[in-house]
Amino acid sequence: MEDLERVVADAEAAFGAITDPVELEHVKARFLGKAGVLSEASKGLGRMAPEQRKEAGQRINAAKGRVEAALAARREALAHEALEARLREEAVDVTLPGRKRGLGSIHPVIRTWQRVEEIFGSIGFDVADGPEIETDWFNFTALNQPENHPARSMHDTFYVEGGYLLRTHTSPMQVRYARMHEPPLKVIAPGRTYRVDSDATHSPMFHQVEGLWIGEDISFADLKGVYTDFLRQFFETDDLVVRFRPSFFPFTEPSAEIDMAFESGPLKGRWLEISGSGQVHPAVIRNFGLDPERYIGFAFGSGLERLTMLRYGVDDLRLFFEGDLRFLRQFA
Ligand code: 2NM
Repeated sequence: MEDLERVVADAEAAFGAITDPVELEHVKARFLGKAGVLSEASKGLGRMAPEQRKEAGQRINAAKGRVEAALAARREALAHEALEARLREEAVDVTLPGRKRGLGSIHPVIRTWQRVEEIFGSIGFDVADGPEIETDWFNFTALNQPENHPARSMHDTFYVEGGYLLRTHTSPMQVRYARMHEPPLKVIAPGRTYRVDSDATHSPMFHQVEGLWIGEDISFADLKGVYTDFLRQFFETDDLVVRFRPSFFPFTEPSAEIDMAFESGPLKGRWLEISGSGQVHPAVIRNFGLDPERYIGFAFGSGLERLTMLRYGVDDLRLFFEGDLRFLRQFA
């Protein structure tokens, strides 16, 4: 009957080696099933002498009991392990920080836009905002751009349905503003502008700020004073100078490019083109609804991308439009 001891030991070893509860039930049949080892042993009882049969039966039953106990213990152990594994897997670390919504930041060009508004506001300029989809009259005709001017071609201007176009500068807003207000007019018009142009230094959408000051005795001296004051506030230094260079624009006469140079710092001594400008053309003053014999003044137009690049030392315009967070986060 040491056979029975081995059966119990085999069963304990077999159950102990199993890690899958379903497999455990299959192996159970090998020991406790109808054709299992212990049932086979019971069948032998009938052939035994009655005096031996009782003791043998008791031993078989005892062995059966131990195998059943081993099975139950293994079942419980596997169930416990499964529960532990599930608890581990589904565990929530309540000490982890919550998932926050990512904080955005102001785009560097928009930051420049805001600063330009603040600075010109402090010099007494109003801020005007208006449509980006314009009529030909406000965008070109009112600004003294002749019918055959190349800027009016489809190559340079985005035309949209209904005879409208995407404004190519913010000057049409100056015209709208002038026709709605009484002089003196002192206003800037910052905003998005559009031209058919795309390369390393041109984007089809870009930002401009145009300024306008019209009164009865506003001169180039006022323009130079206002613009120099603006640049010194914008670049946060008094160490810069400004010069005018003759130029041409249809809406101003005379016209001038405004150059600036820092007198200290890494860009010291280099003349930088920073703005177009001029005395507003009498034909434009008339389209403002004003008498050019009485009213005179200046206008200028500057690129917000250009101002931003100079202020922060950005060397490629395209960085502003790629949405690369590694670039944008440096301004956050
Ligand atoms: C520039 C250069 C020179 C300009 C002119 C006007 C208006 F409405 F008064 F005619 N606004 N802005 C102007 C003048 C714009 O940009 C390079």
